[in-house]
Amino acid sequence: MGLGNARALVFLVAMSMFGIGMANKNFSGDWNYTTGWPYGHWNPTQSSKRIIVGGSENWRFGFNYTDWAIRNGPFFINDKLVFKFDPPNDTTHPHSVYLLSNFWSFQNCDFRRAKVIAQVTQGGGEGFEFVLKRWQPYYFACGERKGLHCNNGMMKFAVWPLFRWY
Ligand SMILES: *[C@@H]1O[C@H](CO)[C@@H](O)[C@H](O)[C@H]1NC(C)=O
Ligand SMILES: *[C@@H]1O[C@H](CO)[C@@H](O)[C@H](O)[C@H]1NC(C)=O
Ligand SMILES: *[C@@H]1O[C@H](CO)[C@@H](O)[C@H](O)[C@H]1NC(C)=O
Ligand SMILES: *[C@@H]1O[C@H](CO)[C@@H](O)[C@H](O)[C@H]1NC(C)=O
Ligand SMILES: [Cu+2]
Repeated sequence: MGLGNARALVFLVAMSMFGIGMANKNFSGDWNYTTGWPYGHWNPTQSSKRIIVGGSENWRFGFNYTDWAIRNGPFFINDKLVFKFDPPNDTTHPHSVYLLSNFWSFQNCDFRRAKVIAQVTQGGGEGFEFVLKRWQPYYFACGERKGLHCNNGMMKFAVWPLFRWY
């Protein structure tokens, strides 16, 4: 395996980890073996998108959001992620949305330094909107039941939004 291919592989692994999947996406290009990066162009829609996290599944226990992020990526800067979850009552369980501070806490569902971005009541109606403003990794997770929703419930995913290329 040449250096170019090795780099390509590392790049793809990193992409899939952050849900920047290229499956079914309109990427026409190839690797530039000088730089070790892909060249070519995306076919971007001009405006940012409003994306419902989980699609019709919304934000719930037991749905694989890592898988969802890989299939629905890539995400771009200024895209809006929408978390929809019913406010808790006798029959529906509470959910919330936290941002974990780094990859380690994401792997371990460690909420000690996490920041709550949506309380249990904020996912109703049109849902809670979060804009991916910056070029950085975002680690989302549900913080309910001391990490149980994050761990067993798979309610977590990572996103690293891309710049739009024209
Ligand atoms: C992909 O991009 C090419 C060139 O920009 C365009 O002709 C084609 O219709 C696009 N396909 C899809 C599925 O968007
Ligand atoms: C690959 O990248 C180098 C350095 O940026 C550039 O000079 C070259 O034109 C690129 N090759 C292709 C095929 O895009
Ligand atoms: C969730 O999906 C990811 C990516 O497809 C996969 O690697 C992982 O094993 C899945 N998790 C579970 C618990 O099935
Ligand atoms: C609890 O909330 C769900 C979803 O909003 C609703 O369908 C259900 O009727 C509610 N149950 C009670 C007892 O209020
Ligand atoms: Cu939850």
